[in-house]
Amino acid sequence: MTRHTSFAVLAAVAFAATAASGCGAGQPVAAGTAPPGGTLRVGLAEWRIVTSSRAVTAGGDQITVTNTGTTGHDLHITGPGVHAHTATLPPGGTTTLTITTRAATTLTLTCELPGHEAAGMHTTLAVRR
Ligand SMILES: [Cu+2]
Repeated sequence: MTRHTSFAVLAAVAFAATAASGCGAGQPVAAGTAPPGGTLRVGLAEWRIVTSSRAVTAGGDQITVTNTGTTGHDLHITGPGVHAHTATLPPGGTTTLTITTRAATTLTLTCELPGHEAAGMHTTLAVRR
């Protein structure tokens, strides 16, 4: 079980690194911000939420959520004008959320299964213009 958990965490980190290096070529200003109308990837694992960017661009954003962990997780995204959530995803499960964000706000991402947020499954995303 420890071996599986370690793999899941490594997979989540590799997933984030790949995603971060895969976009914004030649655009250092855009590094770390998902492009307008782009897709943000979110990995759920024990006990963290990993995002492919640290910020999203205001407007319509598509969020691809994947459970890279070894137990069920969900994702709730809240912020000004935003309240979206997935069902509980099984290990390996994936789904897509579409949200409409406002510039200069902050989104909060949490897993709301009992004890998961307290264990570390929470993060924030900035919304830029
Ligand atoms: Cu969880």
